Amino acid sequence: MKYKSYGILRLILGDQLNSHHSWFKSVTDDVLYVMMEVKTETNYVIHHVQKVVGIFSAMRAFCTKLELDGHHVCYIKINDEDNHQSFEANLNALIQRHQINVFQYQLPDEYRVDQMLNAFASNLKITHDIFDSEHFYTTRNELSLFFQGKRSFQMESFYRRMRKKHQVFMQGEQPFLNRWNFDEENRKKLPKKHVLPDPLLFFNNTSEVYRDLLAASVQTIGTIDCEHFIWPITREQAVQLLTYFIEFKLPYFGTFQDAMTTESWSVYHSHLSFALNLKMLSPREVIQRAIQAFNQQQDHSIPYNQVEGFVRQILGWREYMRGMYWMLMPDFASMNFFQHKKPLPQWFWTGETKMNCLKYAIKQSLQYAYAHHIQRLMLTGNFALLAGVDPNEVDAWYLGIYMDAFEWVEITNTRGMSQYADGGLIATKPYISSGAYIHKMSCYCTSCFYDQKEKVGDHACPFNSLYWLFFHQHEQRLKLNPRLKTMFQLWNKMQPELRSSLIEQARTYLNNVDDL
Ligand code: FAD
Ligand code: DLZ
Ligand code: SF4
Repeated sequence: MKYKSYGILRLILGDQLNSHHSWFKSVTDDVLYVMMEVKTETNYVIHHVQKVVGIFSAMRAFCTKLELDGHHVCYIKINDEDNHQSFEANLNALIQRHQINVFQYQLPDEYRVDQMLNAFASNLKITHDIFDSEHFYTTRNELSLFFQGKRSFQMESFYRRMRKKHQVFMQGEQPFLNRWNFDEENRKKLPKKHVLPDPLLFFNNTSEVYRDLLAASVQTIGTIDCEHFIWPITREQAVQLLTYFIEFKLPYFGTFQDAMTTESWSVYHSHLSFALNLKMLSPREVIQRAIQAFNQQQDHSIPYNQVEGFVRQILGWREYMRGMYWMLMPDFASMNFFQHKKPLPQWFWTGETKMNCLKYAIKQSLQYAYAHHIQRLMLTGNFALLAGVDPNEVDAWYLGIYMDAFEWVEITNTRGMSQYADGGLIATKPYISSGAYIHKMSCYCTSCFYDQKEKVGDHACPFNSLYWLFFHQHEQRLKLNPRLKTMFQLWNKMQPELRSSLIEQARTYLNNVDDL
């Protein structure tokens, strides 16, 4: 068979579905785009089935759009016969087959893929070019330049710099209304009988993708309703989700950002992370739409603190995590400050635990491939840290289970913010809590087998004794942290008998962690 020759081969990765990229401004007959579903990507960790189906469906829809626009695209499906199942092998075959002269790719967001493509391209006999993905506000090394020579890398200072640089909610050098932070007004528990908005769900038929995945024997976790697939798989759907969020959820976003409930898996969260991380939406347009809604409102229904809280997540945390990733990789991926080595409890894969909060968060994650931030941080992450789980196992779980999980934003949140495995480069203190915090922010405790108020005994909430064991075990490592001073004082003032019984209770729980 005679194949058409192309001058240029351009690789589009599964999380590079940015239809506004300058690559697509004009149609060129000499350019062949390639998108591929490969086992090196599906198998580097066990993913949630919805994550793989979602990425593949979005990739296929993006390919269709490019073709309709007149671009030439070679799309390799997971079970195509001539799929060599790795980027390099497929690229080599295409370069040969189409007599390519130039190979081009956009900067990948993941260190592993960046290294691989760098090595691949450098070894080619043809020339190669690298393009920016034209998605983020910052370049890869902008954060490391900003923090150069500094010893602490706090998100807040970086966020303020972003606000000034991009003139987001600014009046010259001063923040709008003279305040940078509304954390005190935000983060409230949901009042009783509060009526939450339904999440906007899409009912995409992804049966064909799912069938291909099964045929290719890709191992996955979680469940799927492939005929009513709820996540956005096109830019149009992503924009619809954004519009829905702004109208129905943004007015309460900040206030209930940390609230947890059995009534809703999405609360006032946007679930835009999947669309954002695949680049179907740009962070700029998301922020612009939120600010526009605030500026154009007639009825004051969207208070400023809600919008600032949302902008902070995207302009602040998201860009910060990306910058920290590129500043700290590859060493970051093996940091283990507490030398934690325990395996992940078995019930992380099933949700079958008597702890109601974790049961709910894990079952929800298996059902929707989603948990909101505070569930990730203060339920599953909190427990894993208190239980001394190896950060490698924690990372693999988070990287697999969530729709939005890509290493640059997963590992920084998990190993850094949640597990404090970097010794405090990202978080200023470990995010741990006893049952009291979970009780304060949720309704999980009322129907739990365990009693949130009890510290010892068969029904004592495991978070309580594990919390104090953590202080006991890590006193040497953490006692100089000013943010933990009060807790160490409390621990050291406790009656010795109570301390011993808490330690014993926690150790019994840890020895039987799979039965909790
Ligand atoms: P919303 O609450 O609606 O927030 C709006 C947007 O802000 C999000 O879509 C996201 O783009 C951004 N954002 C909010 N918090 C963060 C944050 N801490 N870091 C970066 N961006 C943020 N986010 C991911 O995108 N991928 C991950 O793999 C991921 N892993 C996480 C693991 C742990 C242990 C923790 C604690 C957090 C993790 N996060 C991750 C951050 C955050 O939990 C998710 O971005 C958020 O839950 C996504 O849901 P949403 O779109 O409804 O967010
Ligand atoms: C996450 C993922 C998966 C599961 N599969 C693919 C794939 O088959 N093809 C592809 O191009 N991308 C996939 N991805 C996303 C990549 O892992 C992601 O593009 C890199 O990690 C760079 O961030
Ligand atoms: Fe979770 Fe403890 Fe509350 Fe049960 S009592 S839901 S284990 S915090």
